Amino acid sequence: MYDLYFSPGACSLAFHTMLREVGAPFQLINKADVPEDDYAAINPTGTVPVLKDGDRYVREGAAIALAIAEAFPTDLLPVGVAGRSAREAMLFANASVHPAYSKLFFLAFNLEDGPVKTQALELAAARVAKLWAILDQRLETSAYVAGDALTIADIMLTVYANWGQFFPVDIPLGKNVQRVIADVTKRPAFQEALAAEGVTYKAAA
Ligand SMILES: N[C@@H](CCC(=O)N[C@@H](CS)C(=O)NCC(=O)O)C(=O)O
Repeated sequence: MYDLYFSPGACSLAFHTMLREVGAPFQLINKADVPEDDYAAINPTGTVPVLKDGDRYVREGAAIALAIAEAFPTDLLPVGVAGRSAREAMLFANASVHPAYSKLFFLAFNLEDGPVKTQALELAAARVAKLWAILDQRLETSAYVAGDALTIADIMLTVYANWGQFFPVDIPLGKNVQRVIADVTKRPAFQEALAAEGVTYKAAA
């Protein structure tokens, strides 16, 4: 039995969905229900997701996806050579797209309202939009971001796309990206994960 530490609608939602997709036994622990000092002992960075796997804590989203895939083999993240594209797409999501959104959250939470904040948010949003444009172009000739099959990368990107609602800036999602989001959001595991976290999905609705 895994424990997944999550915050509603955060990047943890992708790995929550993956646990449901593969049929792994897990319980959800909302970070907000854990005293701050206790959570700091679990993850000094204070971020979610964290997966408790027996005695072991896995504290990075991509490492969590790999740990789940090792224990529950899945086309969402095939192990070995077959999974090269899926791993690259997962890391593009995790290490390029997610940090681009993280800049937006940082600016939104830490700058005072005014023209400097507006300009900073617009610059950060342009970076996010550029990454979505790259993905949209890739999806012109590919069903999913890693090729013919849906992978964890598509689920992660679908989760991030929902964060655009939190910022007063335009982050366009191309038609191909919207097609993938539609595929992911109609999956029962994604819908169940949204319901369990009490999250409403708004991107490309
Ligand atoms: N590199 C980490 C980043 C995790 C991360 O930034 N999580 C966000 C939610 S999407 C978080 O917990 N933010 C709250 C905070 O930074 O205090 C990973 O990929 O797991």
